[in-house]
Parts: sequence; structure tokens; C-alpha cells
Amino acid sequence: MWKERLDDLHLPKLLEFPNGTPVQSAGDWEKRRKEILDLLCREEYGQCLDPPEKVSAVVKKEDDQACAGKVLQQSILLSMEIQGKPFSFPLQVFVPKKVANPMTIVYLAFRPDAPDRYLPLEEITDEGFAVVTFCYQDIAADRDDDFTGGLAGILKKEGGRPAEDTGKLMMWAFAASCVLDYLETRADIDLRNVGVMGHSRLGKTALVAAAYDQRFAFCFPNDSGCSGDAITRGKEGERIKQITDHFPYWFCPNYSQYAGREGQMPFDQHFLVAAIAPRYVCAGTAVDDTWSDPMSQYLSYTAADEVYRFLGKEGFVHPDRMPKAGDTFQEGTIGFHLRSGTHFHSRYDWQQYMEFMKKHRIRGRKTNGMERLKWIEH
Ligand code: GTR
Repeated sequence: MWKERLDDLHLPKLLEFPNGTPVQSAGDWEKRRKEILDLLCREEYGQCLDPPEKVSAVVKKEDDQACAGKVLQQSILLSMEIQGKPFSFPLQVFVPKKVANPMTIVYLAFRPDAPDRYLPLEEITDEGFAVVTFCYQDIAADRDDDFTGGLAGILKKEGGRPAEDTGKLMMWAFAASCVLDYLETRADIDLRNVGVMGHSRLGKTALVAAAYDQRFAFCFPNDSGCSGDAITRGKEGERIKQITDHFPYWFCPNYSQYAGREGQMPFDQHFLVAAIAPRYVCAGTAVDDTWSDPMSQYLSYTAADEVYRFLGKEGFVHPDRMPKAGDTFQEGTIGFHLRSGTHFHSRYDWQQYMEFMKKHRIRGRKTNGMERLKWIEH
């Protein structure tokens, strides 16, 4: 049973300060949440970045007849200043014409192509969603380049990486927030209902983006697994040793010290999920994605649930058992599905996420120019 499995893991507590004082009010939780985000910066993802300066956007190409005339497509170059240095990256915007004020998905993409095997663009816009997408490689290369290019080059420190140095997952997440800065200047999308989505390493990134930026009302991590939504303690498949051996640059150098010492981590991945509360998160995984370990992913949502409930939300509504193929749980603030098949961002996953977003759409006046929340105060 899920409850016994969770108890056996002896996870670090979410609703308790390090000195043992319980979290008792919403104000306490805000403090605790900051502590959690700070901890995840120091131990796992590396320091987060301050909002950029001087953000500007130029429409480079526009086609108001995309997808058989149903969609407005724009290629945009987003420019900004980071630590006094210029940085820019391209993004693609797709707004369905048939819907006024569409809900919007910021999609972190492996490739600049749209559509793409993971991004069935026409189906998504036909469902009435706007899509804003950028290729993560345009932010910082996904390889061990000694932090020489893109945003990594700008942030590079002299004399090697400090223990809490910003990892690339955090850089990609930062870019998603910059996209949201830009979206706030547009009048044609529903800013109350913006979700951030990605698959696998970009599923991990989507979680980081939503945890640190409260303007994302929805988060959709697909097959995010190790160092994403899967509880690390007792995890099958990929573990910290493998992920930090292969992809040390995704994380801060501190993280690798926990390889083989998972039980000593002052956190686990339910901290990342809980930092999104009380906002919506809906995750997907696949039975044959044993590298991600669907059961450990599920456990993380069952563990984060207590924070949602503490904040007066429904949390994770699920049956009193471990999940099986074909399960979809969408009633609560936390959604989860387990499909058959392998590691992939499939049409089926997209359908579940769009269904969830429609079901939980936040109603009310469109708020343009919302305050940009700081990622974290040090
Ligand atoms: C794997 C990695 C996983 C996952 C995956 C992906 O090699 O070990 O954690 O991120 O890549 O992004 O496709």
C-alpha cells in the first residue's frame, strides 16, 4: 500500500521547520517554502537568478494563416540583460484564432521544430490552447561544454564551479520565467492560466520553473523521474550516482555528494512538488519507464499532498492503492496519470494535461501586468 511505503521511506518533513517547530499558518508556510527553495538551490539545482533587466521582444516573422488559417504564428526574439551582459533567444508563439483569451502552455522543447514529435501543435491549438515554445539548447547547450556558451557563459565564474553554482536545469527554468515576463506584455492570452510543460529532463525543468515562479498557475512534468518528481529514497532505475555522473552540469556540484547517501539528504523530491502548492500540478508517467520509476513518482505526489491540504486545497485525490496502467487522477489540485508504454511525450499525455487544465481553469478577470514575483529572497 502507498501509505506504508511512504512511511517506510522516513522522508524529511515538509510542514516542520529545521528546529522542529511545526508550520501552523499560511504565513509559516510561506517562510518554510522559501527555506525549501533555498535548500534546493544550495543542494541540488544551484543558485537561482534574479529577474533580467531591460527585457524586450521583437517579432521577426508573423503568419496569421498558420495551421490552415486557424492560428497566428509569430517568431520572436527575446532580448534582455543578465548581470550587465546582453542575452537573447528565439521563441515561437501560436495563438488559436477561434478562442478569445486562450489558456497558454509554455512548452520547453528539445528541438526548435513546431510541430515536433513531442509537440502536436495543430491538435493543441484546435483544443483552444495557445502554445509558446523555445528550444532549451538556445539557452545553454545540453552538454559538458565547461559552461562556455549561452547563458552558462554569462554566468561562468573564474576558477571553477562553486559548490552551489547554478546548474543548467535552473538556467532552462529561468528562461521559462523570462518567457512569462514577455507574455505579461501581451493582451491576447489568459495570463491567469499559464502552464509550464516539458518532458523528461525538461519535465524536471518544468517543475523547477513552477516551484520558483509563482506566476505559473499550472505545471505539467512529463516523465520527469530522477531529480524531478520521483522520490529519491528507495528509487528504482536512475539514481543520483548515474544522473550526476552523466549530467553533472544539470545540477550544482553539491548534489553529487548524495550519490549513495540518499538517506542523508535534508530534502527529497516531494519538496520540489510541494513548493508549487497551492497551484496546480499534473504529472504523467509510463509503466515501462522504469528508469524514471513511476511508483516513486506517485509517492512524491502522495507526500506533497499534505501541504495542499494544509493550504485548504483538495490536494491529490487518488484511490487507496498504488497506480496501474490506464489510471488518471484529475479531481484534485494534483493530477497524475500512468499510461502504458515507454518514455515518451505522447498525444495521450497531451490529452490528459489539456483535460486537466480545462477542468481546473481559473476563472475571473484576465489580469494583465501581474506583479512579477521574485524567485527567492536571500
Ligand atoms: C536520461 C536521463 C533522465 C532523463 C532522460 C531524458 O538519460 O538520465 O533523467 O532526463 O535522459 O531527458 O530524456
